[in-house]
Amino acid sequence: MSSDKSAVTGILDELNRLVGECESALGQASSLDAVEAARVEFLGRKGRLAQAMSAMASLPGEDKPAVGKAANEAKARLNELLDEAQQARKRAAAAAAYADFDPTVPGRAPLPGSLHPVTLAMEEVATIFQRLGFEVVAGPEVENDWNNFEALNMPPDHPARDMQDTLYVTDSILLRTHTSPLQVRTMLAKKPPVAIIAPGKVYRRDSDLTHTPMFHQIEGLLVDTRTSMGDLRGVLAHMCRKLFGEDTRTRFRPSFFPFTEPSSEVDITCSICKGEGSCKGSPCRVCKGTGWIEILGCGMVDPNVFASVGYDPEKYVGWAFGMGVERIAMLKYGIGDLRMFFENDLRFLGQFC
Ligand code: 2NM
Repeated sequence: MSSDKSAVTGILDELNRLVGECESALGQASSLDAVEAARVEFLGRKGRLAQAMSAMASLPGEDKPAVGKAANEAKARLNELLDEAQQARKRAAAAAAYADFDPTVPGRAPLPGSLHPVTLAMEEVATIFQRLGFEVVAGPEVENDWNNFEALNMPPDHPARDMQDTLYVTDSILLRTHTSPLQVRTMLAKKPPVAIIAPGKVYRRDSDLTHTPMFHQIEGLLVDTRTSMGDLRGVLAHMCRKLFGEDTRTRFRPSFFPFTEPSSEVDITCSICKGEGSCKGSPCRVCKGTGWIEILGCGMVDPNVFASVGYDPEKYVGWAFGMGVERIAMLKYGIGDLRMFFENDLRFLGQFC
């Protein structure tokens, strides 16, 4: 077959037309989708360029290089046009997204956080004892039966276990019912003298208006070769004066705990009626007219506890005490309802700082 100039010119003209038409199609294309449609129309597998190139097949071999070169140039130009159009549409979309953005509008400031009233009360009590030389200890909330009960003079069938029913992980692993396991751990780890304060979360199977399944405790322990219930009284009276005011008086009433002997409960003069038992002629509602409010339990550590942790009960004496922190916080801040602590209302929580 000899060279057919008109066939060659026809293909070259079509290639030029193609580029021109693509250019005007892109001028009309207002969206990214429209640019993509043009790419399919001109560069697609069955598109305009592919068709023009299929006409090349029937040309004589001598004409193919020149036409092929022109086709490649047309393809490169089409790609260039389409890419440019795509970039321009993307830039326009980004600019439109920022058109409504006013960088001068002030931002919304994050609320400053505050400590939970229970945390505040716990820290205040801990600080009072730190100033007396007590060390703060912490430990796991998931404990073993021995640390939580057995070492504390509560063998498996002891009735006090019923009152501290809790969640068991296995037969012998449980959520601690008090922070006393921290005292046990400390006594196992070091020799007297010991003076520690143990704050933390504790768990009991209890849920009503005045009890939650999780609450906070602070317990304290002092062990030495010489100390007495008189020291215990002095230290707790000091704590109550620091916590509730210098005019606060304390009284001890006999009580029972498995891990102390003798044991005592401690009352403070009511901070609402100042121990009078009545406010403006009617009985005080906080202390129910008694003038006294119970705030903690305490006692001399039972020699059985010392024996189980390897302290010589003939050589060492000690005392311990424990209190519920929610109750302390309610009295200190005048909070009437235990449930407020757990509702996470920021208007309430932000009042104590
Ligand atoms: C209380 C009341 C009385 C107490 C005893 C001990 C230990 F480990 F030393 F035996 N820790 N805490 C104790 C004593 C706790 O809470 C009302």
